Amino acid sequence: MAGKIATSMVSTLLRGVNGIQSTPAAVKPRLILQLYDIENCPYCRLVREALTELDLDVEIYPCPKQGERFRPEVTERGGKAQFPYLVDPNTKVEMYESLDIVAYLFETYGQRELPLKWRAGKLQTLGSMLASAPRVKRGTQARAGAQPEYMLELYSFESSPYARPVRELLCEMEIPYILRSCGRTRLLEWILPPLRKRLNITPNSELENRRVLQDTEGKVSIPYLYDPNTEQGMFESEDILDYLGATYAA
Ligand SMILES: N[C@@H](CCC(=O)N[C@@H](CS)C(=O)NCC(=O)O)C(=O)O
Repeated sequence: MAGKIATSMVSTLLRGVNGIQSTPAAVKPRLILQLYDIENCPYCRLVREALTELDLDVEIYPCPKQGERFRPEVTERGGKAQFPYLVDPNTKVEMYESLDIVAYLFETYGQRELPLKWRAGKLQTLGSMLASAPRVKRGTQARAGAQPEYMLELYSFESSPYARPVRELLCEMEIPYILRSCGRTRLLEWILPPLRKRLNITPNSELENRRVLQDTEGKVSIPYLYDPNTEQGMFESEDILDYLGATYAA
């Protein structure tokens, strides 16, 4: 496990401050957005970073290579197997192209000017490619697994080194899930949960998903997985990976 987190940490460091902090969108979509996604795809990462930055939830439909569950839907809807592919049931917009999707999200829901870093989008693409390198064997190829009846929910922010291995496994197993956005808005949220506990600090988060976790589970620690199929909820990436393997691996 230590090795898994070490290379995930390298990916996080390579993305600097991207995909960590949130400034919530002016308008939240009435119906949840849908993203056809490959976890370690550098282009898909950019869209997920923007979702964290705007504090938007999304349904993730994993489309790893050799995957058979959701990839055909993208070819049917858009005409080609290319990822990311966004479906917005509110506006009926469906689109390819990561940087176009980011611009669409900022315009439609952020209702604010596209930040400078996204206007230099090609640089972001390059940086995201570098961040994919340390995890090159993970979160890309399908592996056999059972499909849960109801969607799992993952509380995560894009650049969390601990949430990444969980998203990778969900992708490989083609398990669709609701990605609950949990970026940081407060300085105190940078203090890791065990130290927060020791110092008796409870950051009063601006974000609804963080408040839900605090109120229902008594703490905020990322990742947190809730599986409505078994009514189990759990923190700790290692426990979540074991749970997914034991519950859904073929
Ligand atoms: N310019 C596109 C590039 C997207 C792209 O090339 N995605 C790769 C995955 S990293 C893809 O769809 N490959 C086809 C496949 O996985 O089957 C964008 O920015 O969205």
